[in-house]
Amino acid sequence: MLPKPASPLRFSRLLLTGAAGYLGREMRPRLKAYCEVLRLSDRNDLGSAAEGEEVQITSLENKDQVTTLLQGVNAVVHLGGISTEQPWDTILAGNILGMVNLYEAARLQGVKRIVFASSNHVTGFYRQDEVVNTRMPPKPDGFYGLSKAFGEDVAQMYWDRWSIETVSIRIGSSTPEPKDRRMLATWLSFDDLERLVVAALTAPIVGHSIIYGMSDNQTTWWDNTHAKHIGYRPLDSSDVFRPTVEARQQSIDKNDPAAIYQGGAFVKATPHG
Ligand code: NAI
Ligand code: 15L
Repeated sequence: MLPKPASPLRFSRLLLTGAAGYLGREMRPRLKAYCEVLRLSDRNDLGSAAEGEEVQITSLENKDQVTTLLQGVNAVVHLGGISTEQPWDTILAGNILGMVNLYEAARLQGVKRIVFASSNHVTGFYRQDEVVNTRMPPKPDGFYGLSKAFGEDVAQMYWDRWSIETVSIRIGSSTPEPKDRRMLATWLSFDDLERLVVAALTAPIVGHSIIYGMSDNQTTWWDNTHAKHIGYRPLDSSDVFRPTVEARQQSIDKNDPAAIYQGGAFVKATPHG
């Protein structure tokens, strides 16, 4: 967790969706430092609201619930939705209907800035020997990546038509430390995630911008040149974990699609199970 900001950004009410999830639980106490009221939502239990928190259980596919959820909100950090490869119907509800419901609600309630947790799986079928920038065409590695590509298009359309600004963060792998060789390239520390989300919330003008969410890793497959205006500067790096990771995973199978493509195991995950 970063030190409490000297002059905290005072959103009167910030909404965090997906607050019961893995990253949501990590971001809940962190984002509290930047707003007067943090509204938390998820379809799962969120516990009781602490001081300065509001809790609203919401299913993203329920349009009326989502419209109510965005009432009185200044900005949104949208982590909610399906986060792995799943059967299409599940993805359809959380990531397709949910995304349109969120933006329609933002339009109706006058919310003007959203930070969208997109994913590196939008471009998961680029190879690990390629460097991808944010203007190259998507190459989703499954239904999940496809739904995040759709989400980015929703964000673009609501910027073009309704002037709702979004930063779509194509998060790599946000975990306490990199678990394998792939994550030496994709790793995003929790502190860097906080830095990136805060930069995305506060950059003066973003329109719809896309940025890869990664720490300052020596090995990288992603080029954020076109996102410098967001002002994100990572301060962590997977490099300190490299010796441990390489000792743990001494070799890779170069014929394994998971080692060839950036999406790793997602490129061969079966969505029908
Ligand atoms: P997670 O699966 O732990 O959390 C997602 C949350 O969304 C869950 O609490 C779940 O209950 C909620 N949710 C799912 N469908 C819903 C629905 N229909 N209505 C209401 N709530 C619903 O995922 P995690 O790891 O916390 O990721 C957060 C976001 O960041 C996700 O959107 C994910 O796609 C994205 N992301 C995460 C990465 C990571 O390294 N953890 C990497 C790339 C993207
Ligand atoms: C994601 O999009 C997933 O939500 C997360 O669970 C990780 O697997 C991550 O990508 C990754 O690519 O490592």
